[in-house]
Amino acid sequence: MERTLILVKPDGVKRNLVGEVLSRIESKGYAIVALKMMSADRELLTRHYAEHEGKPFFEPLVEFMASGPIVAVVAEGNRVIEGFRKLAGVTDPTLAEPGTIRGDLARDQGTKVVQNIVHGSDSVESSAREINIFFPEL
Ligand code: DAT
Ligand code: MG
Repeated sequence: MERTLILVKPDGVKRNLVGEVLSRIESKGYAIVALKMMSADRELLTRHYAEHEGKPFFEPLVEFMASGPIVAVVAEGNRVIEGFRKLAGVTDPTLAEPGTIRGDLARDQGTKVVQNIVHGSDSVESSAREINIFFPEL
C-alpha cells in the first residue's frame, strides 16, 4: 500500500487548521498511520528540502518551517501521493482551486516564501525519503 508524508506547516498549526487538514485526509478515505507534533530544526529541514538548496526562497523556507510547531503525518492508501497533492492544490495559494486545502485556507501573504498550510510528498521516491527523515522508526 502506498504511503505519503504530509506536514501541517507552522501557518496551519498557528491558525488552528490541524483538525481541518486531518479531516480532509480522513474524509477522502486515506488512513492516518503515524502522526506527531514537533519542532523541526535546520538540519532536518535542510535534508527534507534538499532539492531546493540554492534557490532564492530556500533560506526563507527553512526559517518559516522552523518558526513554530508542525504536525507530521504519514497517510496510506492506493495512489495517496497523487491524491493528497490534489487535495492540497497547487503551490501558489492564489492559483490553487477553491475546494483544495491551499485554495480554501491560504492566500498570498506577501512573504519571501509561499506559506501554503501543507506539504505533501511528490513521488514514491520522495515519500520514502521523507518518511524516513520524519519517522525513522517506521
Ligand atoms: P510544493 O510544496 O507544492 O511541493 P515545492 O516543493 O516546489 O512546492 O516548494 C516547496 C515550498 O517552497 C512550497 O510549498 C512553497 C515554497 N515555494 C516554492 N516555490 C516558491 C517560490 N517561487 N517563491 C517562494 N516560495 C516558494
Ligand atoms: Mg515539493
